[in-house]
Amino acid sequence: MDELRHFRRSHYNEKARWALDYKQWPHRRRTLLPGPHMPNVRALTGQSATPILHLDGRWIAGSSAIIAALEARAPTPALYPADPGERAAALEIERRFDEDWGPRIRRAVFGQLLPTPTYLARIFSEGRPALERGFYALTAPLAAPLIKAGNGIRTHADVEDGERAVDEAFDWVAAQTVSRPYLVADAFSVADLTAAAFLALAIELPNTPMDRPQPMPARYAAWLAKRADHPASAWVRRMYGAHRALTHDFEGLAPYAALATNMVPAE
Ligand SMILES: N[C@@H](CCC(=O)N[C@@H](CS)C(=O)NCC(=O)O)C(=O)O
Repeated sequence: MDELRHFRRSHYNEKARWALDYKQWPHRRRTLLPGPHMPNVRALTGQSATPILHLDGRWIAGSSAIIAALEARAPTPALYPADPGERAAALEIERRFDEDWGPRIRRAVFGQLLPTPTYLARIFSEGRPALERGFYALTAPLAAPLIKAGNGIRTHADVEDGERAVDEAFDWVAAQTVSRPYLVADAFSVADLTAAAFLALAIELPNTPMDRPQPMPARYAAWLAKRADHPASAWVRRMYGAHRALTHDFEGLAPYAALATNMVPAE
């Protein structure tokens, strides 16, 4: 059976999860803990980044490659626009988020979470057995240098650049969606999915797979609240409401049979 191995509350992983859920592709899902994931993911794919998807007997690494492979096997509902020009535009937006805003926004998030390592551990380990959660929380403070190195945080200037990236991405999405519901043409596409999954890192999204463990540290809650009234936040909530049928993530078999099918298009 096909299988996704992923981290909880990570934008690239959310992107792959959303595509699988959108297409209701039958699969098994297994959550990995950042750090201990490395030998496993490396052995399967030769690199350590998640998400990775086992599809048709081989492992695929990377959210964009995963979406491309899914799109080839399950063309409907489509995430790639049919028109070649619109498809190129959607893929360019995906690339911009993947390669530029994605890594930078993540530095801003770690800038918020590294001062509260126990909560940071909880973000990734929620749902795991208590003993594992406890051990993970104990080791989290020691992991700070590795997290910084792995995410390109050398000095505080890198976190500040991340904050600028959050503002850039929010303002860009808001400008693009002033008078239309979607980023490309008039339908939901990989561009909207990617942008919404990435902006989800910087706002509260209750009843979605990007919801956070409660209570949150005051500092992090205040940071998430800062952009709550930004027009792009309203757009992200609309995309989740209209196109993300699952309100919680799952471990094990995909629960698609239980999904309501009456999703409404965004206005
Ligand atoms: N370009 C990749 C980036 C994936 C990525 O950066 N994943 C992070 C989590 S957000 C990760 O697994 N980092 C741990 C590692 O690289 O070992 C994609 O689109 O999936």
